[in-house]
Amino acid sequence: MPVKTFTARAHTNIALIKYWGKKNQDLILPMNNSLSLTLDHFYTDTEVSFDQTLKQDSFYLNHEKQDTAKITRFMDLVRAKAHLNSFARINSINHVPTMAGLASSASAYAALALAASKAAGLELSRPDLSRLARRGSGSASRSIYGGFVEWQQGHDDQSSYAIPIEEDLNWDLCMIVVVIDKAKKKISSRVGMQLVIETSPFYPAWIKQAEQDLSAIKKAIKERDFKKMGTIAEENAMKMHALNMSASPHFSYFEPASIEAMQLVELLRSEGIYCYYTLDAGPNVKILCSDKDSSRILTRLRTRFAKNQLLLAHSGPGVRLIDK
Ligand code: 2P0
Repeated sequence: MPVKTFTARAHTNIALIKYWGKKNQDLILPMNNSLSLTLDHFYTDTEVSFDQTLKQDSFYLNHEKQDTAKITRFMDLVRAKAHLNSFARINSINHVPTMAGLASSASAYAALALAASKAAGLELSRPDLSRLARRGSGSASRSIYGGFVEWQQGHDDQSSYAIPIEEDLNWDLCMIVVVIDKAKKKISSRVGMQLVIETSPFYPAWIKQAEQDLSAIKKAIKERDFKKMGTIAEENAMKMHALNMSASPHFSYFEPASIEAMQLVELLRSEGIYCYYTLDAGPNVKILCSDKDSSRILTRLRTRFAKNQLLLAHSGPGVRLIDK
């Protein structure tokens, strides 16, 4: 059989309503629905070809050979679907500024789901790609689509997948990423979210609140109410981080500079420049703002952060095949 190579590009996404906890760790079914914005500037290109001569999968990331244990478990799902027993050559390049620390499993598994399924001869629908990407990393289910995306938690493999809320935004939104630290996280999201479920007394309240935040933000998006959308996103992120601080042992992803960036955003708001922050499982601060305000906000951020710590992104597209 001739070896066919497919290359896919997927962009990372930032959740405005966070996914933080699984009800099924094997299938990666989340405890609550989440909602994200796919970004244009940060993406992964992944090339896959199955080759009968290989004795195991081979995986290179940014031209460096990687351990294949986790990737092989994912590729086994693709092989099972396609009734294929050969191994694959996988080459991935992360197009993220090297110091951003944003290299994300979301873009990685979304790109791999499309490239690997095509190389295996499968023609998966976007819901099927979302289900497959989810098995690699929960947030990857959302990177199948561009713009605003909701991951519907579901209750089994079939019912847990993302849907587009608005793919082509006709809205002058942008996101400024303040890069605080690119060091490897102290606690992985996988471990952090599980610890919170097992030990935070506030977890049941989070589930209830996340549901309310989700319906409120969808309404704000529909009505193009930027202040409401930003406020809900910022508060939802802080509730997620409060769970971490209420776990046992408690932990936090904040660094002193993260708090400085958050305070600067609050100061800007008090001056009438509307912008809102969100943080994920790391210290980087992502600031949601309107395009027309971005240069003023960047000027103020430059009083405290170096130019190369500040990255500007807009809404980006969903996963697709590209020509190499
Ligand atoms: C999110 N994060 O909704 C949340 C908010 C980080 C903070 O999804 O265990 O890498 O592979 O499903 O997808 C990061 O978690 O975790 C994440 P797994 P994933 O974006």
